[in-house]
Amino acid sequence: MNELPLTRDPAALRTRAKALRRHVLRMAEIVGQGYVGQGLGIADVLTVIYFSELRTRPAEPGWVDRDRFVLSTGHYAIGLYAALAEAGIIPVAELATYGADGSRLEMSAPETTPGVEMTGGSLGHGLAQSVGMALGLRLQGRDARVFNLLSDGECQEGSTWEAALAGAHHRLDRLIAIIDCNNQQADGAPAKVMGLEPLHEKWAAFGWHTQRVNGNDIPALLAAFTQIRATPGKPHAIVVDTLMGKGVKTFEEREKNHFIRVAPEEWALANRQLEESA
Ligand SMILES: Cc1ncc(C[n+]2csc(CCOP(=O)(O)OP(=O)(O)O)c2C)c(N)n1
Repeated sequence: MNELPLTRDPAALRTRAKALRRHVLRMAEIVGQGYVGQGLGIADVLTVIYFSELRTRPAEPGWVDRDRFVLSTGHYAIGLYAALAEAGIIPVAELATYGADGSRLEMSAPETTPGVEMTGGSLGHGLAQSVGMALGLRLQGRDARVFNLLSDGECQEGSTWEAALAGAHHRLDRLIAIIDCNNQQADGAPAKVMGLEPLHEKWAAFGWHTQRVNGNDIPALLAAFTQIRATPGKPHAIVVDTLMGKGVKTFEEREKNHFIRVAPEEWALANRQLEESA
């Protein structure tokens, strides 16, 4: 069965990221609300992971040698579903059911959905599960990699740091944590809730090969993954600074973006702004 073709062409990846953002807006428009800011903000990261790095077989989502993408932050599901649809792992038409009763596309991603490795929702568990997966794959002699997307808010949870210790202790160099610093959580900015900075220095101090890049800059993300391939012996952390709502100016400019409710008449403007964005 065929693997999803990968590319390192920034122009092709930018086009793909725009397609992901279109899916995010359409899903949210149907329900009138959702984690739109996260879906738009993380689209470039998901694009580079899915279309430049991750070895998958769209027709065989459970392929045993696949690279694993583990979404700790279950509520970012809107972004993941957009990527899964673009990758051909779930049908594009199914995106219209996002958040509806009985849909496989719950607002927080469940592991029963094709392409979803872990049920999200309870934050702070993804890295520990990813460490377990990476250890298990190594014990089985497989060269698959594990990519874990976690949030800045999850770095306020002790379980994340226990898992970070374990990843470094076991030298899991096929484990990659991508930490989305969008500078918001449910109650405001992390700096006000419980400060995290300098976050990249903390990951480095825990024994991880650490980089910090603009998570909305596709060439910078490609370069970070290139550096990972050249750095064996340690697990890898990429702290990505992203802009919530990226691509839709009115969302980018909102002060609170954790969960967006959008009036019906606002969608036309949002769609237009996305089409006009770079
Ligand atoms: C263990 C746990 N505590 C609290 C929540 C409630 N909760 C859902 S999303 C969220 C915000 C967390 O911030 P972050 O993960 O940085 O998400 P972002 O604002 O970037 O979407 C919280 C506290 C949860 N889902 N799980």
